Amino acid sequence: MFENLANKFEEVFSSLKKAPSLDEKQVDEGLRGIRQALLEGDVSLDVAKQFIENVKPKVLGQEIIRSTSPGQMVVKIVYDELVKLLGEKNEDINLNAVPPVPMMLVGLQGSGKTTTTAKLAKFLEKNKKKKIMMVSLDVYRPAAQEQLKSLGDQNNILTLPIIEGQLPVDICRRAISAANLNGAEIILFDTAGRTQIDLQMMSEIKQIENIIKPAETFLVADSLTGQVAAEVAKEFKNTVNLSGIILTRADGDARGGAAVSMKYVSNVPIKFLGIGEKIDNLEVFHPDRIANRILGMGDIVSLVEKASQDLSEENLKKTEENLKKGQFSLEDYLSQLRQMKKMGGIEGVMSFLPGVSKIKSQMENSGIDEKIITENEAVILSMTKKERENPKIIDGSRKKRIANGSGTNIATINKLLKQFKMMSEMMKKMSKGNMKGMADKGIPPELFNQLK
Ligand SMILES: Nc1nc2c(ncn2[C@@H]2O[C@H](COP(=O)(O)OP(=O)(O)OP(=O)(O)O)[C@@H](O)[C@H]2O)c(=O)[nH]1
Ligand SMILES: [Mg+2]
Repeated sequence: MFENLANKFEEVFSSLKKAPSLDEKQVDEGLRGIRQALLEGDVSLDVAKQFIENVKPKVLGQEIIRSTSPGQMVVKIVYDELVKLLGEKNEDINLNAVPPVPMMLVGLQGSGKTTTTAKLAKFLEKNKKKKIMMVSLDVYRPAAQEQLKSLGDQNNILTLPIIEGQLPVDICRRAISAANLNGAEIILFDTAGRTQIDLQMMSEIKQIENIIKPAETFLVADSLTGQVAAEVAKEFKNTVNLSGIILTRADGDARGGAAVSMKYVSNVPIKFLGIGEKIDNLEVFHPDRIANRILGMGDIVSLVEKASQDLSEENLKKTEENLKKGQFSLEDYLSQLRQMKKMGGIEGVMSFLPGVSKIKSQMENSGIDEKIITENEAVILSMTKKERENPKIIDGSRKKRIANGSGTNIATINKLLKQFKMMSEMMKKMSKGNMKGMADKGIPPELFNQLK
């Protein structure tokens, strides 16, 4: 996500950081680089200009020029400004209405409304502990209502039964009484794709808005359309009371222009990011964390959050206890590997870590891939419980047995055991409060080489 932008920023910063002092010429050059990076990321010209105008006087302040690490201070100023541009802080979803709380998703054709409706339902169910009902108001595209129903069926989310030929406004009324009957606390209305120039369709959403009085009206916009997405938001806002943006396909967006321009151009906050096609590929939009990722500083907070979300409470406790006792076992290692797999494999984890782009290219050249995780999993599963708890007892003949059982060879077992040893040493260090060191310096090279 946003790799191109991140790479460009990294280039500009690395030359700024190298300079022992900065004169006005170097600052100008740096700012030109930043402006260029934004424009290449498809951020609108207005936004890029304003951004530089805001940053420049701060950077040229006397303190910076004279400070001992001027480059670092420039990075900090750019970071603060970027957070501001992205919307300062996350605006939580508004549930402040009489249940069933109505919410509506609108947007251009194919922007991801239907998929996002299901993702949002799952999110609200999981994180806000609400019972959701989904309703399709798309009576225009053939099979559109069935698409939502089947997403509901697959994911155990209630949908309003379809009545062929019913008009959107009538479906709305039926939905509200059905939700009341079923005890649904939130109704998500998925709407038909429409463009701002189609006046009839635009007047339809106005009508729907009047009937359901949504607590949230989300514009679902495709991140890949760059600054156009922000313009679309501005125009939809003329018809309905948009309360938030959900930016889809952020997973495939290397440029980041839509995310960066959105708030400034449309004055509507981004509340969520769509980061894939699966039901749980929805992420709460945190401006500070996104700024961290864009500026190549990594997003440790999201990573840790993601990890603890996926880990069961029980496992987490057990691993923590083992860590405290300095008894990190292969069993814990296995659960970590599985964890990693769930989080999108090594690459998924990497995308959150500092110095992302560097490590990523390191990884691409080194041939580390998902296969290794699966292989290690097989090896550990071929061990007895005793061996997992106390790998020291694994001698030559045991290694042979494990290799046979896992369809690998002795070298693979040796490598895994070595990795495990390093990992448990690192864990010991981390449990003694050295996490910050890791976050600053990235993965220690010894461990990285071991992973190869
Ligand atoms: N990679 C990726 N694909 C997505 C994301 N969100 C939606 N999609 C895909 O985009 C395609 C269109 O999604 P829909 O949800 O049907 O879009 P829609 O806005 O409802 O389309 P219409 O109802 O025809 O206007 C589907 O193949 C989705 O899987 C996302 O965040 N990332
Ligand atoms: Mg749809």
